[in-house]
Amino acid sequence: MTINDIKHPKVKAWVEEVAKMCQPDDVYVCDGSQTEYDRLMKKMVDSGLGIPLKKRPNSVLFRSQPSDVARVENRTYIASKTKEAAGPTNNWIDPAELKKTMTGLYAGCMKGRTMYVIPFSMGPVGSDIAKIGIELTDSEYVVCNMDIMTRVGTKVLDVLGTNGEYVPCLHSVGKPLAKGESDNGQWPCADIDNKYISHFPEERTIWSYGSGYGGNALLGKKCFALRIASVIAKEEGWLAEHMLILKLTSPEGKVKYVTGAFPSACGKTNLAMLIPTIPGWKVETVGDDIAWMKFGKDGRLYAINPEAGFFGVAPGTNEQSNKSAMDSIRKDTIFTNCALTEDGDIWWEQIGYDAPGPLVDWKGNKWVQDKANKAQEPAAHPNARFTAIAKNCPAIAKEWDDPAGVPIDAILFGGRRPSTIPLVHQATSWNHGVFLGSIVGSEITAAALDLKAGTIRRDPFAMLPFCGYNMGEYFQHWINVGKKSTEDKLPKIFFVNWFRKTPEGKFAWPGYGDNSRVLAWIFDRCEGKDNAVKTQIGWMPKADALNLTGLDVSAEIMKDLLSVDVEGWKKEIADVRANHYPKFGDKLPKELMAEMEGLESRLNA
Ligand code: SAT
Ligand code: MN
Repeated sequence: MTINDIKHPKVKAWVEEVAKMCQPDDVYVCDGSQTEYDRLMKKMVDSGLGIPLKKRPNSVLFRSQPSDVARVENRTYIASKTKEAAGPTNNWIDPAELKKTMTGLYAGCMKGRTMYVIPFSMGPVGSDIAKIGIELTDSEYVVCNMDIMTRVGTKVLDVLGTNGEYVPCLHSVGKPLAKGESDNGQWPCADIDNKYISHFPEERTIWSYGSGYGGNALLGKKCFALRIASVIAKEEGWLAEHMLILKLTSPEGKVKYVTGAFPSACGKTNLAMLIPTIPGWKVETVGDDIAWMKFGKDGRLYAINPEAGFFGVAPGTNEQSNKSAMDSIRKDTIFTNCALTEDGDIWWEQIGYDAPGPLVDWKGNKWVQDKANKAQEPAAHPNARFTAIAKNCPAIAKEWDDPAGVPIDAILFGGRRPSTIPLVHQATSWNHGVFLGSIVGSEITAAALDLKAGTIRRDPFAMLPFCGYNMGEYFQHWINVGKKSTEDKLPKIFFVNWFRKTPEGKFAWPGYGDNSRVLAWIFDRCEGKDNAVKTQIGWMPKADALNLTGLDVSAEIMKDLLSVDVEGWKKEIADVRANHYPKFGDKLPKELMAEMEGLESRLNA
């Protein structure tokens, strides 16, 4: 399709304006068809950027530049009119200044390339909860990934009509080509000092420059569905959250829907696709990363998964940790920064079997596994990814793309906490649950981001890098959402921790499929079963209320996992009081201070 197929005058004018600035060789409007996907994929394969995988039908491997392998949080900006509106947790630049800088970078940046216009819907096309975006990009890799991760094409333009609302998303890899020049099979991107992932919340606009990777470039995901959507959600009274959505079915065939927020590296995708170890229970996937929740007429919160695919971390994914993910990536998958086998398959660390021979690593070099060498560089980048079609997941719930969404019974918060936080406890009220969300933290596993390994990085609601406005106001928004309904209709809120360690430093809880034991207890809480005792920190499982049949964990460790660590919690509160809450100044809701003080006095009693 061409620019003349756009019937929305504002969109057309914007596309023309951007084309004038970025000066692509041509402009192409995506229709979202399979033919289009195949053609662009072939173009990338022919140019040497993509490597087709003999072992996986319709699947291609890409290798990025070593400087372009993940989201760049220190180059991500919330450019609201005031610094205060961005809050203490976001990078801020004055929007006029940032636009000036970026306009300079965008000038002529698409020379030698095609500019693609991607009309996409976050959520089922035409759903009341869904929203439309239009991404302009000079990357075929982005087009193909967006094709999997969102709903793309003509049908979106039809819904948009001549004056529908949309979020303009501008993206360039920032690597113009001179006449006759080509990428030569190299991943195009700008150097690190010239990458900008920018959000203009008042205008609901996204400008991204210089990176071709994941959340920096697939603008429907974190940029739109979390940062911009969180701003819209606050204005409109709903929630845009970094949460998985799962469907839990009991042996009696009863169903509950659960969302869960966990910082990265806590196994969100694995939980969303879990295979229970307790008989008769079933988990199905509605979403693995993002949930948009709105109130229905009945006063309950309904969630949709705004995405249409999974952008999952590859290393560590295997038949044990996530069989459904392994089944989802047998075909039609884009792999990025995984290692390549001689017979045309992918391989990564902890895939569940040894490298079947010499590999080509994610940097394109020959790699031979040396198990004796503990310091061997990994063959796949630790943030290597698969982009898989949601419909190819055998665990996908039949209602995963129901435009009405699914009614949420429980919300989970969790993090990687070696001590203090028990396996599971339940908040005694919505506000108590908001308090728990606000103090979510995770242990830093590798020294990163100037933080010491072993320290706890607070990541409220797992939204630290994704909240598009002042985090203190975001907490208040959560409190306000609770006032829109009643406790009996609001989801119950739980805090879980799969990552407790024994004094010997081993994981105390097996996790993965055995997390179903905790889910079953949560299910019964939602059914109103008498299976809990009230403690200083909230509701916890009654003795024998957790199904432990067939579990290989000692009684002593179980007791540790399910008791209140009074001294640990006192330290936790001291840390929140001294180091966490003061960041939010007078934006910290008084309700959260009250929850913290209430907990403190119960622990001291
Ligand atoms: O790169 S993404 O933002 O899409 C995934 C992640 O980093 O969580
Ligand atoms: Mn995520």
